[in-house]
Amino acid sequence: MRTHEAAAIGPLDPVGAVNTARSDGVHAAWLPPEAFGAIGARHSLVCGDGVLVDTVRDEISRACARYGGSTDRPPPRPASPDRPAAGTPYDLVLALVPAALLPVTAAAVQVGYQRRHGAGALGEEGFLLARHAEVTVVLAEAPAGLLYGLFHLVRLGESAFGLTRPTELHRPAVRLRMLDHWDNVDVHPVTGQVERGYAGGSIFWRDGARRDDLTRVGAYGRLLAACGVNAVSVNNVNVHATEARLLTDGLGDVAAIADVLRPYGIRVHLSVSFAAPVALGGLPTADPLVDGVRTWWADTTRDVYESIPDFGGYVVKADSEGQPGPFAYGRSHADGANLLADALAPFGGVVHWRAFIYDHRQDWRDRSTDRARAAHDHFTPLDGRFRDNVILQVKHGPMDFQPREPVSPVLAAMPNTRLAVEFQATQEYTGQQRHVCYLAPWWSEVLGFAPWGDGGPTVADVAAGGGLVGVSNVGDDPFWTGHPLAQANLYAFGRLAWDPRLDPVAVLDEWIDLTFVRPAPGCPGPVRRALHAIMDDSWRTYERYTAPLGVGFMVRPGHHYGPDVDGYEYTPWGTYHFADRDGVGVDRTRTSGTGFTGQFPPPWRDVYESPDRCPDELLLFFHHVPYGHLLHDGSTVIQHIYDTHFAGYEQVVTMRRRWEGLAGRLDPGVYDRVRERLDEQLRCAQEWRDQVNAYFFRKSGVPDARGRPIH
Ligand code: GCV
Repeated sequence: MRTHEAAAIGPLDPVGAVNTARSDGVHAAWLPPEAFGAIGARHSLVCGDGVLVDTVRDEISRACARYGGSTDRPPPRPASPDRPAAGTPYDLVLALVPAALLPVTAAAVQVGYQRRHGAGALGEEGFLLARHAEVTVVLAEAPAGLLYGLFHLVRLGESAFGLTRPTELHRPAVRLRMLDHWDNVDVHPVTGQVERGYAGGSIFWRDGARRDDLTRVGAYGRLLAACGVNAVSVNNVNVHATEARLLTDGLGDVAAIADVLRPYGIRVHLSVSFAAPVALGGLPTADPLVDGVRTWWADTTRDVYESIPDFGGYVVKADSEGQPGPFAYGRSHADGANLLADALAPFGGVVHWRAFIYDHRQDWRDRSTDRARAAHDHFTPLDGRFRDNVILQVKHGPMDFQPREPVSPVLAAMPNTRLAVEFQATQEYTGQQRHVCYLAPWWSEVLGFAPWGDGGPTVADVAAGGGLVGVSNVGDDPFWTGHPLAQANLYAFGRLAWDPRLDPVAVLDEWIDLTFVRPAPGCPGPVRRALHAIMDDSWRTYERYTAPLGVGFMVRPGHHYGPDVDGYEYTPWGTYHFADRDGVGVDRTRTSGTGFTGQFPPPWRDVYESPDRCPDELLLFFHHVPYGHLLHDGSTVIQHIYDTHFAGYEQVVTMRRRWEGLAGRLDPGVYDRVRERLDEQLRCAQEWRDQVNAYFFRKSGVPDARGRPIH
């Protein structure tokens, strides 16, 4: 549904505090021209060749045209890169240097490259940044490194040109940093143009065809490169009939998108149907062990690479929520994934095979079946049986992107399989881009979680060799993400994928600096102050007024927006809270429940097993407890429910008031859109508060200790 017209962005604010509107009516997000002011005012030299280096040059040239600087190519006879031609001082040099020459070049320009790094330390995407003799230098061994180096300079702004700065070596911690679009080519009768999309239509597809004008896709690629994303999958993992054909007759459309994203270092991936040999190839079977099927995938994949030489690979949702898969042929998911992996291997492609498998036709009366267990039960016996180019894509929690879940135990149980962690930037269960919900603190908690206990490897370490995948929150909305503040989630996804140790508050600061005005040094600025106050803790605020203590799924069935405490209670989806007059929560212990706690390694298997040691925020995920159960802060479960719901609502009231304090300081289009969404957030938070409180009061009969109104 496209509800927002491009005209939604108003003229620039006369105060000049924010300048982010583009002439085509699309919000510039974190790359307004002003973000390039520091670079554009300098004299720079860009050394190197290739598509990505051309992108760097174009970016700098455009900035210079606006801010009065200049940019050169290398002189015919290269000299030292800090003063490449006598009498031509440069403020900035970006140079692509062959790996073998990097130590020498670095020494020549005195950027403090450490010998222990050796040649090749920067890899395909890293860069070295230093400032010496009043020249800022970025060196990279490969073109993508130069591109990421440029965007790092954009982030630094004037501070990239300060006095001296120590040499910094930057390279991504995670190799594959990918966004999955759940975009349909056809408008699906139930899920629409974008499944779980809250930002208008698709930027790739419209009403059954590829969009003719891909300008927006190019702008998207640029935004993604600027935060570190290097792969995009362009269609929904639920692959319907038209979308399945992207693999064959629709390949030209995928190639056109790949052409537009290539200059930003982004490879295109495609979601495919496991049944494609039958549906598209006319074969009688898609059995992964049948020769004809293997040949079909090999031939089809060869054709893909003829059209798109740098194609990234396939994404597959198999045997899940109605999608076809190897179970139909009595084969394992290793057989299924390896079939596609073998077809892709000669070309360097990968298969992202999703681990999101569970029984969505469960009998709610059966308390022994536990959806949380499903991925671990299915996949851990297959550890070590996947090809090297299979990446098992695991949702970060065992259920489905609820506002609070434990980390999926699959991430600690498959040491011989490449694993990617999947996050959901699109806010299916976190307010659908009508609510402010900055998700980076949540993702950061997950990435920093140590499944084997403190001091051991973290989830980020596990994902380093596989990847991080985010379900995109972008659409054709003029603000990209519907809610302008939801742009921060997309930005933060890329940044955390590049460096999972980044502080989410600092990432938000970067985003504010780029997207809104960069205040004078030392002055926090009212816009920045207000945005932090509104956003830093917004995920926890959302958690407070929605489902309590990790219980999840108290949403309206189907569209998943707004409260419906029993909406999923008596359904086949495996999503229950088991509230009765005495207590609430799911018993997932080994002692008396589903045994899910046993899927974790120590210490967590024991921490989660014990209602006393289990972290409060996950108590009801793991335990069915009486309403009078005492939490660690001394409050009872029922009182906690009341308190957090009242508090969460009040925090939204405060958020809205803070935003109103920014009236006149922001682009009116941005201001009005956020304000309108905050009105809805407030209405919805009140509904959550009242329904959840009323529900538990009526079930338990326990009054609020503070006597507040409960209906
Ligand atoms: C794309 C949840 C969502 C579905 C989504 C599915 C998945 O069930 O509600 O819309 O399908 O997850 O991740 O495959």
